[in-house]
Amino acid sequence: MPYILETNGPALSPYVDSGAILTLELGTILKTNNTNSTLFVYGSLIASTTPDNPIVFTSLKDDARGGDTNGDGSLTSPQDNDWANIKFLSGSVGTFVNTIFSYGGFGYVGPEVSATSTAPMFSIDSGAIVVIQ
Ligand SMILES: [Ca+2]
Repeated sequence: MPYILETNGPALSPYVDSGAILTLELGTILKTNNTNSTLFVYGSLIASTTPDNPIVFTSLKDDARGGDTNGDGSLTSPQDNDWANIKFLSGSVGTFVNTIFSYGGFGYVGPEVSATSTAPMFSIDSGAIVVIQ
């Protein structure tokens, strides 16, 4: 059963709080349906899994991962920029092993502009540590 990351504008985006550690279970699927959707990480986000059970960040329209979550059959199909990115703020930590990122990359420019960007689906401030394997 996929999780849906609900957002309603930059001020109401989901976040991992400072000092908190969010560890995603094997095979977790997270879907978003807003081009502005950004997951803000102030603490630690751990997504470490096996190749057979990837953790997936994708569009709510992506029926190929976790089924027809938006309940419209094949009426809509996912495409790049369906959601934005995962933003790591200074002091945050991210670890990704066998994690898949699909259909994000919308050019989100919020009140906090990142210092560097290493990939379309990541926004990484200086002082953040992100490891992707
Ligand atoms: Ca669908």
